[in-house]
Amino acid sequence: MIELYHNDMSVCAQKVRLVLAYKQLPYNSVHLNLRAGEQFTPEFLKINPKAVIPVLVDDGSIITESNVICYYLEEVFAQAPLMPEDPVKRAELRVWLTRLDAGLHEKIAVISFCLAFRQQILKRYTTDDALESFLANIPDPARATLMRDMVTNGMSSPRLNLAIYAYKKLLKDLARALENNHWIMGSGISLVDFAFVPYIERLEQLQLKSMWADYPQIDEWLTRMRTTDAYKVAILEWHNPEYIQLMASAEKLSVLD
Ligand SMILES: N[C@@H](CCC(=O)N[C@@H](CS)C(=O)NCC(=O)O)C(=O)O
Repeated sequence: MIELYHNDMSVCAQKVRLVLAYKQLPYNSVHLNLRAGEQFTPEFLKINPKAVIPVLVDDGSIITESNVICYYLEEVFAQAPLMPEDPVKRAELRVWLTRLDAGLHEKIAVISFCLAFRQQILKRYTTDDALESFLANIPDPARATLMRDMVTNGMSSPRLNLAIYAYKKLLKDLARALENNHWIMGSGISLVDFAFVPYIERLEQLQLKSMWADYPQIDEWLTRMRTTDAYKVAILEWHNPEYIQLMASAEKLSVLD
């Protein structure tokens, strides 16, 4: 039996849940409350010393990294394939997914925390000492530094503009890919669609939809995606109203103008 350590609103967990849902794979859910620091418990650190979700455990084998988990599921469970047959198309698909690891994943965290999620941390850790002891749990010093910057600087973090720039570029590339296609890789749904929908939906939840005002094909793709059973099971059913509400009141971003 598959076990998934995940979180309701985490974009990379959403990606894995979408693949599980599309392949109709049942799994035991272990939901971690990241704001309460459940990723830092000794039990979870044994499973992933990096203290991040998602983690998939298949028959005792631990698989980390959301992209790697998706490739693993694709290799082990042949039903409802999400990768093209053609090796050149497969390479193209991997390049899309690599973009998440090469910066886009960290940058969605920057946008989310600077505009909204920092409020959750500031509410929970009300003094500098309390914040520092929360940050001290994060095993990777680079991640801790990033978190400190996002939480304390918010909209004035120098990382925010860079993150927005990267997403503008992504949206342009997605718009090109979707210009004459229903799905990012062409006529059929693929792992790339499932990998990117949580990130674009996050921008929408953060009131940044105007970033693709010139690209109606992105909205059409989102609507198409939302009609899939996988979306309903893997994303909609896990929507956390507290997060959605917080993001709906996200600070307005002047760099978009
Ligand atoms: N490259 C990793 C990134 C994992 C990651 O950043 N997970 C976030 C949630 S989206 C997390 O667990 N954060 C915990 C924390 O911030 O302490 C992957 O794709 O799995």
